Amino acid sequence: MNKNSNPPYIPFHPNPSKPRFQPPAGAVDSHCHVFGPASRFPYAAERKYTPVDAPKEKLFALRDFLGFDKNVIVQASCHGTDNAALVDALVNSNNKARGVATVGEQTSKQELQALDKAGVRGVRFNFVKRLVDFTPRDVLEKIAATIAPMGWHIVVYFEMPDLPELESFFTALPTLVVVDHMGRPDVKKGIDHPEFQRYLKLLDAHDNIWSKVSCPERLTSQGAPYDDVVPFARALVERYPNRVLWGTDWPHPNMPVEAPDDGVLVDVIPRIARNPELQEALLVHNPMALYWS
Ligand code: 0GY
Repeated sequence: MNKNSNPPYIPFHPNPSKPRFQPPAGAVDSHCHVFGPASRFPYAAERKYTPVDAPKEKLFALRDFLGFDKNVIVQASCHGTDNAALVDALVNSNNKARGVATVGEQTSKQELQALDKAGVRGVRFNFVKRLVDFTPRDVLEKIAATIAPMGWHIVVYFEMPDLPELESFFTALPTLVVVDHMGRPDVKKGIDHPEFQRYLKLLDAHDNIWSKVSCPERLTSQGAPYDDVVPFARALVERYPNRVLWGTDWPHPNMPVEAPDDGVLVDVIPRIARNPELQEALLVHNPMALYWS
């Protein structure tokens, strides 16, 4: 897909339902984005899709409506390495948002320090081919070496068939590493399939690797309420209670058929984190340790 091609871009849900599940006090939505507004924060020339504007005011209103207290805003590919919309959201969040930026080889130490001051605590390396062009490993290694002493971490986004090829790169990274969307398993294969088992073994062997248990709406083959994705997220939450994060992924870029109802997504949480201790870890303790400590 390129930025001018069909199918048309599907906007976020206009009227999400109120979730039945009430997140614990101080809960953090640890994966969401801001897009534009393009009039102020133009999309990157090299982008592969053009989203509908999803500005900070809408994100903060959704946060309150869903019963969350804070956001971790992740730079998405449509804004490239221009983190201006992200920074604008962070500095206007009243200390209720932290960020994960995308930076390039050319990003200076001063720029990184300014991002840190605004609330950025990590960088994202995106390996999903439909979203970004290839970046050489040595460039990523240089970025990793630069941000590691700042106490930042690295968020990686890839699809599970690519894990064997990427694994040695991930395990050599000098920081804590957070995997987006459970590494995007093919849920039709089931949790016992070697692909997902390989992912678990990776986390077993490396306690600096964390996993987001997000995006049932992208991974499902059955649709809401995402019964086919729950076992994957639950396995991760129960095996690594102190290394998991949850996020809405609002405003849900590139959904193929329809935007998810964010209230329904929140109601998945008590099915994957089945007691208050696991919910506190997933939604409060883990993100607070990584982003607000
Ligand atoms: C997500 C997922 C997607 C998009 C991006 O950077 C991005 O554009 O991450 C996707 O299309 O799977 O996490 O928002």
